[in-house]
Amino acid sequence: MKERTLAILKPDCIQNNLTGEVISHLLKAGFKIIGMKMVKLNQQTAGEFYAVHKGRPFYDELVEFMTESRVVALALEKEDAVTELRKTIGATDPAEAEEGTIRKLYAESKGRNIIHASDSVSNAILELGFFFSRRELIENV
Ligand code: FUP
Repeated sequence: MKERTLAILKPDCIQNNLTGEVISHLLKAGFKIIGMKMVKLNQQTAGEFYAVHKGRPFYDELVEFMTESRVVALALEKEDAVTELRKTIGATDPAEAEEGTIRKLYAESKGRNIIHASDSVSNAILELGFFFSRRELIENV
């Protein structure tokens, strides 16, 4: 079934001028971009987005990193988009990611790993709503 999911090109992706390459990788993997937005997260918005990780040892560093510079939020559509995007980006730690995945190709560490992808269909719905209004996505269909 056609599904939607959210990707975020993280600050390291933008800082290292990899935005074009990563978007191209996603398009070649068959994802259709139905929403795209460049935003600067702050302590509050990044903290809210990663609220599930609050209390984890890496939380403060994660919020700090995500507020370093702008990010690009992408609403993506494909058959089984959630699972497919997780496969396309690879494991959280690039050292453990499969060959050919975005994180294996471009990421430098577990903390600075280029791209975020929703990890379930229900989180995809919540995370898409965090960055995009319904009208922004529906009118793009
Ligand atoms: P992922 O879904 O692959 O992005 O990974 P998680 O949801 O487990 O973690 C979210 C982000 O927290 C990761 F992208 C990077 C950061 N993180 C760390 O810095 N250290 C860890 O041990 C785990 C996650």
